[in-house]
Amino acid sequence: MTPSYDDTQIGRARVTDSPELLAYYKELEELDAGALWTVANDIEPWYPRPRSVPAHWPYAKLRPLVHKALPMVAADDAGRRVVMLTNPGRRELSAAVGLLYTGLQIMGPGEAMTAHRHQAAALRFVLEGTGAWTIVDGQKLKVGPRDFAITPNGTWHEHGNESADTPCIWQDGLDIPLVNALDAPFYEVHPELHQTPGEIVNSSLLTYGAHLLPYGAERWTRPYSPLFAYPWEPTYASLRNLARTSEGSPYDGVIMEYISPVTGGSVMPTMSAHIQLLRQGQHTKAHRHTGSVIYTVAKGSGHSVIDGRQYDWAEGDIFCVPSWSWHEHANASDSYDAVLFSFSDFPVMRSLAFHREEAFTDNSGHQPLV
Ligand code: GTQ
Repeated sequence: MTPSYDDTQIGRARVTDSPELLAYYKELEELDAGALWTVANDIEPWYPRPRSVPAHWPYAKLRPLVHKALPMVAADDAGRRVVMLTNPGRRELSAAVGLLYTGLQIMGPGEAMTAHRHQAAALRFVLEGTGAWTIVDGQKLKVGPRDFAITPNGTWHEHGNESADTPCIWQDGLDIPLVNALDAPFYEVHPELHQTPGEIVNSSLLTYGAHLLPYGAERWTRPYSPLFAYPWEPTYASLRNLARTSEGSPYDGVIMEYISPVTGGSVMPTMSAHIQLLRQGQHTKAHRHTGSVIYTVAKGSGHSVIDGRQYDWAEGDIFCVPSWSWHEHANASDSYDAVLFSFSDFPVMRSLAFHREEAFTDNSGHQPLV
């Protein structure tokens, strides 16, 4: 059945205003009440109409501004020294798309910040510098370029950079706008300002990174992955091998999800993360789905067409796809692969049974440019 999008049809609100009705609405307003039919078609649209718009943040333009903050504000004075990316349709929520937040955090050589924890969950994708570390619930992680790490909700965390001379920049992804939309935020500063880390660095990676399930792992009852860091090298090797042995998705190319080794599910209950490879010259077909996605170009260059507009991207660029927006991706190179890191609110969509997906079938699966 082809759905009808006609707001004048029976079953949709189609009341014509009259002086009598307008006076009635005023009376209701004074009681903090209202007539449903005046807003029904807006609050129950036929399909998702996100406030967020597709957006693209080129790293070549952002990077100098991120570096500029380094001498101007002390990291601990700022809380975190972060340039956040705000969607033109979501500024009031500090969201990059939908109910997801993202920003670029820069840490100078030798810097170390105090510990805090909050209701929002966080993830990191490293863009530059080799000295970055973070302590997550007492576990020290060292992360380098293109590594992915998580700071699940409620875990203590403090960050720093042990390099003697080079700043590091990583991308933060948090579900702050979601937590705020649900009126559930909490925030605490560590009572001793710092955690005492265990002696072993990247302990969760040593335990879980060989794909072995520890005795007692079934007692890991927290709703997030016990593995906190996902290094780039094995991730990329895995992607490359999959590219040689499998066709992949027509819409996403060779795509894999970072998972919890205990559940096989998303790394955290509100956000999932993916890594995808576009083969030399590959141009995927368009599809759309519920759920908002923030992409980071981990490697290579190309473009994405989002709702009929082309966005050219290069390494380090960040762009977003709002819920229910058509999107397709293309690798510009005939010699090199391109890799996109992304994170999304898919676990929320799935656990609330909001997930829907549709393929673009006209024009061989490619959107006409508007
Ligand atoms: O590192 O804890 O970009 O709490 C925004 C809020 C980073 C963090 C952000 C945060 C953090």
